[in-house]
Amino acid sequence: MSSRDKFNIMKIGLLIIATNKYDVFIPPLLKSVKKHFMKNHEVTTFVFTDKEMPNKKGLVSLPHIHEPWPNVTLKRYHVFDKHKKELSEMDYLYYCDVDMLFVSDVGDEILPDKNSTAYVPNEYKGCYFAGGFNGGTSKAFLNMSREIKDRVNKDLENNIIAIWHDESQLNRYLIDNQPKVLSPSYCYPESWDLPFEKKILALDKNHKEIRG
Ligand code: UD2
Repeated sequence: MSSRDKFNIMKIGLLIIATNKYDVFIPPLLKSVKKHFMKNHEVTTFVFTDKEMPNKKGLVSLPHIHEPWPNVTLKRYHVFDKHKKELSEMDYLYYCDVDMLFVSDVGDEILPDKNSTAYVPNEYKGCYFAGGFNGGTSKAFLNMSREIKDRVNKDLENNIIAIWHDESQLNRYLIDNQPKVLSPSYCYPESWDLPFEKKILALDKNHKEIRG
């Protein structure tokens, strides 16, 4: 038994896409990840980017060509599906928008519960999930990536893009595949005032200017 197994240390992959002007968000996000994300586990951050990245432990930079809005976000699951071999070496995969910040510890409480085969999920109550932060076991995440990739491609063949891009696709997928639901603490809009603890902030930005 290795010491990793002994202490139940998991390999966690954090997936980030940052192309064009969004590279400005990388350094503060990485700093906050180091300080707050899954501190008891082995975290590897995969950055899909069109920029040069420094060589650092726990950081994997993967070259990624920028596509104009909305394709850069709409086709995020295509990217993860393309890299499934490397990503499936992780125990868990989480995706995070690059314009976000971890401001409090985020740990084991977000990992999927190990439910028995008799587990019955709650009735669907019409929850809407933000696209900014989500994940689970690498197997489930990569299955979802493949499925959403196929659905996006089918839509595109018919000249259709769902209203909120990847986020609409994610929500459709989660209706059929009930997830563990995280509170708004994990995707907390920076300037909002919600009755939840701030754990991961979705930063305010000028969409028009930064997507330009
Ligand atoms: C929301 C969701 C986002 C996605 C999107 C779909 C939250 C906090 N965010 O974000 O996850 O579902 O709606 O429309 O719930 N990007 C680049 N380069 C670019 C443009 C975008 O790398 O030039 C990447 C980057 O990782 C960014 C992500 O795409 O964080 C989503 O883009 P956004 O943050 O501009 O989208 P937003 O705020 O509408």
